[in-house]
Amino acid sequence: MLTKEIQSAFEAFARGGNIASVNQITAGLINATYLIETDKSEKYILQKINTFVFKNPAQLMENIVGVTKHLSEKIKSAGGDYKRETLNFLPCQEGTYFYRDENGGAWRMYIYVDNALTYNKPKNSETFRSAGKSFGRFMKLLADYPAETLHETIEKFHFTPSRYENFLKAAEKDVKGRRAEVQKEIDFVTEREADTHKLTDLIAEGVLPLRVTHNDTKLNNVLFDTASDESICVIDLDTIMPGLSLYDFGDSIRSGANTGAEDESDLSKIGIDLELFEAYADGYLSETADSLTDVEIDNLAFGAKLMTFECGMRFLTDYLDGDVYFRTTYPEHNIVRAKNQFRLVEDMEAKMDKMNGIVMKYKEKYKK
Ligand code: GN1
Ligand code: MG
Repeated sequence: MLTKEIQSAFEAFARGGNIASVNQITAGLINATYLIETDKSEKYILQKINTFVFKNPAQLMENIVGVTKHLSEKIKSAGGDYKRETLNFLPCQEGTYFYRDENGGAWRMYIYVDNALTYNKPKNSETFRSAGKSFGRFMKLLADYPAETLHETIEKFHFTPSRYENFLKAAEKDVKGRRAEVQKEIDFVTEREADTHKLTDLIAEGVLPLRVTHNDTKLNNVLFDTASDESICVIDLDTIMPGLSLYDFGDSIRSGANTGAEDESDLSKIGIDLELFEAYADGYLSETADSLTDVEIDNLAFGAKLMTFECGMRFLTDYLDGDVYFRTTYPEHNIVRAKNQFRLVEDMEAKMDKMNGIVMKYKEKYKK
């Protein structure tokens, strides 16, 4: 499926070599991602940036290039392999890190990390513990990154009260006439309005610190080494912005500790897997317990519930808006995802004491 636009975007970044094969990778819900192999057996990831979601590709790439250079330096000085442990983006012929095609599309390219794979579901507890370590380490490596230089690539990305406002507006407008059919889900959200501002209130009160965070810590946004099965590299760097540790912890749990897939429609298969939750909490806190405050650690389990709730609310909003944001493959896809996330929220609510107990166990183990 080599198209003219892929060919011209590739040529803007190419360092010799011609395209021998193109394969689309469809795991992400936002950008269009292609694995390119050249006739010289070099492999690249070429991505068409979704400019409906990321309005300013220049600022987006400035963030990403700044962060990956910072990570590379840290990895090198720790004796690591920066070609496997972080992404390496290529400048295009115009000297910037993205290319504008003749139709206004924005593209970027980075060197493919070979002998690595992603998981949509953890293979086992070890997989997930390892992901927890990687995301914890990622935040630590960026602790001294100048946060004030980062652009806000998506305005108020995890500012849940704004997400709630957007949801109310979408229900009010009801552009596709879908509101009546999702009244139960709408009620589910409005009943939990108080949750939406719990963490942002703590930020405003100066109780929770902003850090440089990833903000999209889905399990499939980390690469695992094929041979060792250890997580090696955090990817999908579009939403690195000042945020809460709780967002990063929470979104990993939302995506990786669900007993079913994010778009599983059989809700009897959906719930929080406490064994996986424990493995991730162990991995994450083994790296971060000393740098996190007590209030952060004490809210980790709530963070998992909030990120799941927020994501469900975003899927529901997109369904009401007519599926303009997330990639969908059938008309009900977003509402199936929303119901799935809300079922997971309910199960977390029922198991919140257990989740908090698990966090405390690893707080005691790792916090000096
Ligand atoms: C999107 O791009 P991807 O698939 O890693 C989304 C996340 C959602 C996730 C839900 C920029 O992540 O916020 O949690 O889908 N990314 C953006 O699967 O909106
Ligand atoms: Mg992704």
